[in-house]
Amino acid sequence: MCTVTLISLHCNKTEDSTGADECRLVVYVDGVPQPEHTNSMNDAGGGDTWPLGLTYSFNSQVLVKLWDDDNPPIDPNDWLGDVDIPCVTTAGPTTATFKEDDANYDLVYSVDCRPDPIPEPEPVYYQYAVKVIQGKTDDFIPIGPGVYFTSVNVHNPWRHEVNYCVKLAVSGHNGERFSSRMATPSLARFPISRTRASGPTRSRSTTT
Ligand SMILES: [Ca+2]
Ligand SMILES: [Ca+2]
Ligand SMILES: [Ca+2]
Repeated sequence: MCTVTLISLHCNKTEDSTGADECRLVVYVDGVPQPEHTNSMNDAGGGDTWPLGLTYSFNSQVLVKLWDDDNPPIDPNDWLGDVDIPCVTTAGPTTATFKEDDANYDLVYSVDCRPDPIPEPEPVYYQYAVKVIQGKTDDFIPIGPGVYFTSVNVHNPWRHEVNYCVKLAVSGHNGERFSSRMATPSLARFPISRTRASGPTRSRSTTT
């Protein structure tokens, strides 16, 4: 996306042989015509300067046309020239000239092109389910009687810190649906810092 500012228009020489030109500025932004602007301009006394102060955002091209309105159809309007402004940043104010029909006008403008901001990437979440069996059981299916202690290792293989959440859900017995669901602690987050290269492994494991 670029921004062009039409700063001013200066009359060095009018097209009309007597008196001022009836200037009409027509701007096309990426091919779309914008509201026209008119002003009477003369070249007497060093020439008039028209402070434009018009700003447009565009993607590929701004085309500026300058006309001197006369009295059509007896005297058709006079086309004084085009200025084609590409999407290229200018080194400060730049001057282009309209000089058709022996007229001479200087258009001062500047262009500022900046790349569109790159959106922040959406965070990526992965989810894994781990069965945890804890405590003493009777002889019901599917596990046999015994005393169980499950250790879950969470491993960070990356060289940067990551976050993870823990959610516990208590399953039912014999095909029953979950009897309860809880988060303990409530979706806690545990940063895992990478281990500095002090041993055969670069990462650290956390046991929950
Ligand atoms: Ca004329
Ligand atoms: Ca005229
Ligand atoms: Ca004419």
